[in-house]
Amino acid sequence: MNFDLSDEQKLIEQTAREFTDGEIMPVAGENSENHFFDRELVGKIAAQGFLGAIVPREYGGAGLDYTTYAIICEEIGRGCSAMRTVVSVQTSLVCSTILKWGTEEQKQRYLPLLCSGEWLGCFGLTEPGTGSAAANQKTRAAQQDDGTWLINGAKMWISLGNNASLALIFAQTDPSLGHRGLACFLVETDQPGFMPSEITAKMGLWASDTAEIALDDVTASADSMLGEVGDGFKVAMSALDSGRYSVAAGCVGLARASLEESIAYANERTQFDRPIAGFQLVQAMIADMVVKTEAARLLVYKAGSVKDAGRPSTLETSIAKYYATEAAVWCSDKAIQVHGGAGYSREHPVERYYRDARVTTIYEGTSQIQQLIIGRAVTGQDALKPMTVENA
Ligand code: COS
Repeated sequence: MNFDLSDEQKLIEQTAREFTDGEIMPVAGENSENHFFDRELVGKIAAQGFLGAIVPREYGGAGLDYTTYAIICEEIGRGCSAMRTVVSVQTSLVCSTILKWGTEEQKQRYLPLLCSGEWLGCFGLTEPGTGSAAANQKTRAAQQDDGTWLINGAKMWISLGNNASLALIFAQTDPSLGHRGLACFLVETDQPGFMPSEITAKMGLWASDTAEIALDDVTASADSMLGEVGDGFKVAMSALDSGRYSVAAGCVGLARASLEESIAYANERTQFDRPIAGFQLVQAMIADMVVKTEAARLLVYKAGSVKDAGRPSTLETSIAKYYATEAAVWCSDKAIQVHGGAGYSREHPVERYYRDARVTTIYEGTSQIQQLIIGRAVTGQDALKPMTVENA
């Protein structure tokens, strides 16, 4: 077992680190304060190849492996969770899904536009009444005589929804079939029935574009489906296998940012005639941040190595997502504690880290959903299905 990064990975890490220090860190706080979705910064991220890291070069991507993708997510997540959310949605939920399920025509049409950042994509699974029970889609798709589909319904909490040119929309084609009636459509958003509106009343991720989308007779062509009718749920779950991984990797960055700010502040701030970094109880918080950050990174790399080997990675991804997101919440909370009153003020970035971390244990599957996936995998018992033990 080798824990060292390859020379190429070290180089990409250094590039992503310098990019984050130079381009993201200086504007992250201001963009957050202004609730500003920085489309220009997204363009710069794309120009680095960071929006199509895992997409093969023939489709405009960088052709990197999943471990290297995690390194990029960690660095961007260290600078700004809103921008890391862009990377996660665009690269994992949208590009990796088109890559896995798309026809050759769909890949050639959309992937270059997405990797270059010319187009943004969004992932329309969650609905006002449908969160964890993702199969229970209320959005309906009906095929017309000419083969086109008409989609009606509503989507909620959709990152990039106001800026996306392409939307993956999940819809039910036949409610009697349950999850086997679901389909995923590639919807081009420049049509009147696609009506996004911004959700502003959020605890964190103020610099992120979050939308509620009304779908009123939205049309999708006959060849716009990812997979077949009935594949929709699997398309969604496989997308989340990649998305949750990138969230986990971004949270390693968020935990690390919390740690680095805490070390710097604890060495600078004096109380009782010495830097507070010299106090054992402060060191205990910092030591626990180190351990959680390092453990989260190792779990992400483990999941990445399973993905790079081409094996099913749902369990490893859920373990990494569960641990890393909870670690980011914990570390950003303790970073505020280390900063004391200063951490409670907007003058220091740890306040933003704390607010931005909070959604990560919720979006792309709550911590409780990750626990159910892990528990089901190791016990063989599905908490969401009738019991299989005869004497239960
Ligand atoms: N990849 C591909 N297919 C998968 C899969 C995966 N990771 N996980 C499950 N499937 C398939 C199963 O093989 C099964 O296929 P069949 O129909 O052929 O039997 C089908 O999908 C149904 O799977 P399962 O029985 O596990 O579905 P459940 O209804 O029990 O749901 C959970 C499982 C709870 C894990 C799922 O609904 C989930 O992840 N919910 C959270 C949704 C979420 O993350 N929302 C956030 C939206 S994005 S911000």
